[in-house]
Amino acid sequence: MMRSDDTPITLDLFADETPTTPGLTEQIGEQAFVLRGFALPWLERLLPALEAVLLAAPFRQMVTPGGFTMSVALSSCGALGWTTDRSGYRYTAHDPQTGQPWPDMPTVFRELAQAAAQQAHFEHFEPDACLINRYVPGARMSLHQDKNERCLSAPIVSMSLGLPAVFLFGGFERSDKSLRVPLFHGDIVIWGGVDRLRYHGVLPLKQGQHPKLGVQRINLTFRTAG
Ligand code: MD3
Ligand code: FE
Repeated sequence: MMRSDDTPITLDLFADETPTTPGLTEQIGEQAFVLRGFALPWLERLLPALEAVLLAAPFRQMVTPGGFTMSVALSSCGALGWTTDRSGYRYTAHDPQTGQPWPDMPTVFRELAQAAAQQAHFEHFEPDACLINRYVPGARMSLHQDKNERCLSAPIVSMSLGLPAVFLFGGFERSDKSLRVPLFHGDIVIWGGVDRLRYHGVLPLKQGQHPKLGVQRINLTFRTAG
C-alpha cells in the first residue's frame, strides 16, 4: 500500500517499541496526561540520585495481603514509603527492611515532579512519597486503584525509565475496558482530579535491552501520601 505522496505504508508490528516525539503532550483522560520525553533532559542529574537512593534502600519483592509475592520489586524515598505485607498495604516513615527512615527525596526528583505537574496544570504539587518500581521481563502490575494516600485531591506523577511497557488506563470499575498506552524511557504520566481513582496496571514487560538501563524498566511515582 502507498500514501498519495508515494511513501510506502507498512504495518507497524512493533508499535510499542517506537519512541514517540519528545515534547508532545497526549491527553488520555479529562485530567490525565502523558508528557512524552519530558524527563529526558533531567536524566543526567536524576540517574545518579536514583542510584544513591537505591544503595540506601535496595529493591525488594514484597508480599501482598493475599500472600502473593509481587513480580515488581519496590523501594521508596521521601518522608513516607509504601509497603505491603500479610497485614495490608500502607505508608510508613521507616523502611521495614532496615528500620531506618526512607532516604530523603532528592531535590532533582522533587523539582522534576513539580515541573511536570505544572506543565499539566496541577499547581503547588508537594509530593512526600516517591515509590520506585522495578520491572524485569515478565513482571507486571495487575489492575488496581491507588487509594492509600490521605490526600486524594493531589495528583500522582509517574516517570518511566528503561525498557518500554504498555500501561493500562482503565475506568472506575475493575471490569471497565482499559486504554493501552505504550510508555517509553523519559515519558511522564500525570493524573489527578476526576481521573485520580481510575483502575490502572502494566502488562507483562517484554524482553529487551535498554542502552542506559539494561534489562529492566524503572518507574517512579510521586504522591502526596500524608
Ligand atoms: C493511575 N505504577 O505504583 S504508574 C503504582 O508503571 C503504579 O509502575 C505503574 O500503578 C507503573 O501504583 C503505573 C502510571 C499511571 C499512569 C496513569 C494513571 C498510573 C495511573 C491514570 C490513572 C490512574
Ligand atoms: Fe498504581
